Amino acid sequence: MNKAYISLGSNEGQKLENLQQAVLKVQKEIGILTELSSLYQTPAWGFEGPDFLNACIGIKTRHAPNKVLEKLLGIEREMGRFRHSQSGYSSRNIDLDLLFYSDEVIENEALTLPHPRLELRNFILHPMSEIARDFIHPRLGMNMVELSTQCLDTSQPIQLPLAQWSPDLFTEHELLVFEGNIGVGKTVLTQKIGQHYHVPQLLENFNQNPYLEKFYQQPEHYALALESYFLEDRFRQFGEFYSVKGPNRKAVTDHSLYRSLIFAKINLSSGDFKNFKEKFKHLSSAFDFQQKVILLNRSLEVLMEQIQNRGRIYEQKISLNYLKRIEDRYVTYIQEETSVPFHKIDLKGLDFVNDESAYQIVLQRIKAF
Ligand code: PH2
Ligand code: MG
Ligand code: MG
Repeated sequence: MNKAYISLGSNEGQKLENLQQAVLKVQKEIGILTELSSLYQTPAWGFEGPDFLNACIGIKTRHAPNKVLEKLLGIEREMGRFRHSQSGYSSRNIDLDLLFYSDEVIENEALTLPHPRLELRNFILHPMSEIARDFIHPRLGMNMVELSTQCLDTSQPIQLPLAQWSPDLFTEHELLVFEGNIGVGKTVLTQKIGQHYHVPQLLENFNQNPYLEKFYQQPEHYALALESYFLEDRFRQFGEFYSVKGPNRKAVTDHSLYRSLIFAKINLSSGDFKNFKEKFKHLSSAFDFQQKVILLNRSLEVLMEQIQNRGRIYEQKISLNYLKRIEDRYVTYIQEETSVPFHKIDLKGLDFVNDESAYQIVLQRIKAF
């Protein structure tokens, strides 16, 4: 995978919506979003026109640089970019420029890399200093902060709060589901999104489950009681929510109903699991709702740390091996045993609790599925 940085600009129409749509399309067509700058309000540089809304993003992509460029131009066209015939700069609803592609220096008819004259423009250097301060311009040998310091552009981009990105997550699906291993951050993210978007949260009642602590002490002995309790509790909770559901009911949850099957398969004997599965099938037949399932992923070592840090005493018995079996079970379940799409987000490097930019990246990735 290669790292590319892209600049986005709009000074016509619904500027923010234009940038949002472009970020979505870049993710769908080119690569995975890894950095997202704030939005900047900037005066038109090099011509007379309305102020721009600008931003920069970083992506990881498998596509070659000329392919990335071609796709960016394709997105501009799909978005109805109207190229005014006069020469020189003019107003546009969307402009997507490839700034850097790893540290490649390319000069041919179709493509110049790094993007020429970016070192003259605060509307690029300010957002780039925010998301990639140490990245070195491969031709000029200076990093983004150094370029910014020596730039003679006197314009003053106005940095807007990152929260202004916040894409609308609840347009197509009624239920946003977070799944993943123990300690990955499902509940924290569910609570954050529930509060932020003012949608109800369906949270796992792990505290009320009378068997959880006992299970960690004597797994074989309490597995069936534990899994059965979770199964019924989950179906009861989802059932209550959906029985009172109005026309526009939305929710976010830190578990899916499938979680029961995934954990039961690991913890139950094969005989018990067979019965369990029957019961699951029977209960699920009553359910039908639109959901978007997001599988959160972090390394097992980080999960162990997060489990230690959250300090639930009974969880301290959880072994790396148990987490590994859960991770493997998810993989097999998703590949072989369900047709429900599980969209994976690797949270490596994305501290959505303490870093607003990471949180916004997670939101953008969810939106793109
Ligand atoms: N893009 C240009 C020319 N001038 N000025 C601002 N503020 N923002 C831009 O994105 C921009 C510009 C050419 O692409
Ligand atoms: Mg441009
Ligand atoms: Mg352009």
